[in-house]
Amino acid sequence: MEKKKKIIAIFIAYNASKTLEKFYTEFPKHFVDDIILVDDFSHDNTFELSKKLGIESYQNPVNLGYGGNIKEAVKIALGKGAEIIVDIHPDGEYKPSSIPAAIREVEKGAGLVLGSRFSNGDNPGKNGMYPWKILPIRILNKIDEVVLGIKIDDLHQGFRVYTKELLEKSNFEANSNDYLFSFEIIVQAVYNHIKIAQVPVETCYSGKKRGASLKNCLKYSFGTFGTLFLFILAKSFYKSAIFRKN
Ligand SMILES: Nc1nc2c(ncn2[C@@H]2O[C@H](COP(=O)(O)OP(=O)(O)O)[C@@H](O)[C@H]2O)c(=O)[nH]1
Ligand SMILES: [Mg+2]
Repeated sequence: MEKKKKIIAIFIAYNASKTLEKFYTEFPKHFVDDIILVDDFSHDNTFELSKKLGIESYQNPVNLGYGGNIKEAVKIALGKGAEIIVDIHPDGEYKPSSIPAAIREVEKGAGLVLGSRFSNGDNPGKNGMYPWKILPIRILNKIDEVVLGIKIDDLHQGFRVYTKELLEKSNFEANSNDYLFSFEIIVQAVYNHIKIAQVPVETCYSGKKRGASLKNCLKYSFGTFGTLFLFILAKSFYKSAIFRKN
């Protein structure tokens, strides 16, 4: 009987004090073996609140950014023996109800699982996502599917399940410290022939800040073209750092 793989949920947090308590109280803790929160040097009391809630909490000495924060959280989780890492944001925009289905995909051999906001004809616009984001995301996604030779209908979303296998084969520490990390790790999975699966994910966008700002979205979008270009080079004659072995 195969030993049960250790599942750790990582909460990467930045100024999440308004959403953390409700998110953690409602979080289905029996879905995972352990939970850690890594505070990215928030301006508000996210770190203190996290400790008060009894979450195993860590804090970066400076603000590292989305990608930098994930790298820290992943390293801590791997250090605690995690073989499956559930990345779910404590801003509550992604519902944890998708975790069991995602874990099943890993048990079926996936090394990376992505949430999809568009499966079964679903549309995050009805869950409060800013309409100006939807068309660019779909266009980016089409271009990415063609260049990467994959069929995944929502590559640019925040709910992910990473596996030890993916992280050991991917030079993720060389990835960007900002949002681009979230695309680079997918391209590394494709490059390293890691099976990618997707599960429907429920979203809930509310309040003023609904995901990354316009400025960050533009910076991220252009960044993804750079990553695709490096992927094409890595497939032919030049391996940039993110495609080199660990
Ligand atoms: N904006 C931002 N988010 C960060 C940072 N470090 C960690 N995060 C966390 O990264 C996650 C995703 O960021 P968010 O801005 O919500 O982007 P989204 O993926 O478009 O929803 C959230 O849980 C943030 O708290 C940072 O420096 N800036
Ligand atoms: Mg968010």
